[in-house]
Amino acid sequence: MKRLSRPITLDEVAAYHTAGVVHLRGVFDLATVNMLRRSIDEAANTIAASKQGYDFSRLTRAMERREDDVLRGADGGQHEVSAIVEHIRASEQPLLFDADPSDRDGRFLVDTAVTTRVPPLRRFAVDGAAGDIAGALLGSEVVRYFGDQMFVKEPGTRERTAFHQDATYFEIDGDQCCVLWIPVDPVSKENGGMVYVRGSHRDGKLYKPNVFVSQTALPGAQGADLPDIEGRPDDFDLVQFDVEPGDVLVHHYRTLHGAGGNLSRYQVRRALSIRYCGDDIRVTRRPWAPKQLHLTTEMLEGEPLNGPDFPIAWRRQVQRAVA
Ligand SMILES: O=C(O)CCC(=O)C(=O)O
Repeated sequence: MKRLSRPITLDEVAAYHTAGVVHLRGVFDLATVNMLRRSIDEAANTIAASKQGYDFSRLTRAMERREDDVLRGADGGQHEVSAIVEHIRASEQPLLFDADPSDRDGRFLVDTAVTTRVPPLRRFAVDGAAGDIAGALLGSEVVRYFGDQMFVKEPGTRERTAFHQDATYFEIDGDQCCVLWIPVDPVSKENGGMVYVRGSHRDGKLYKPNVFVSQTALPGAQGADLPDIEGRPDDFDLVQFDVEPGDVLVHHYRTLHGAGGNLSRYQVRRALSIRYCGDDIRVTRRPWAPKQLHLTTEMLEGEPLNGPDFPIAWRRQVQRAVA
């Protein structure tokens, strides 16, 4: 399996720990990017077959038009969609849209555990170069694959990604968890560039997870209330990175982040997000967390990650002295 195109530098490791996010330029070669593109397209084209896959744009339109049959039809998978929509309505929080003057119907597609559906992605996430990045950044002896999601925003997607913190969607605790956001298209502010609150992984808070397209918290979620970053962007140390295929953005799982819609004319924005954990991570149950239907073994409170759901993706090489 292919390795990284270049090593991760000490400055990049320091940036990850200080800012809670780092932009790694040119770490994957063209063959890897092309494999990721083909695989993401396959996952997007077969999303209807996934119990954990959603077209968020279809659901926000159904919510606006009160097409309750469409919403109910999406129940029974990872989320109880119609109950979440009732909860958003009761919260009176708006859906977060960027106004698209051309009024197009771009789709915001989200699927969970696509590596379990698309074998080349599984090889990349578990045996490939992505694990080397987590190994370089986490300071752990062993790195385990924890999970993944695909995010596609087609041109004309109005849905923003609400600012959120990944930690409270995950049923884990500890410090050594990072998220690789791997774009396979050029991404800038116009087509939904990721925005991070620098240093927010160090504010000591665990925030309520939200429903992703509104600031409304997930039903039953516990934690601190998320600040209104969309409403008061100047009060936060925000950073947005323009990225190219071959680059990766890596954030700490407590770093706050969000994104705009895709208002570009032609440029799709496809990305794979892979999560890796180190030695200090332990399971903690969060009843409000999205269901992980692909898991084969129950996660037990206080246990370290192990077993086939969380395979080892990287291990520190022991340097042996030669006598
Ligand atoms: O791509 C997006 O819009 C959201 C990605 C994200 O939140 C993540 O990878 O943690």
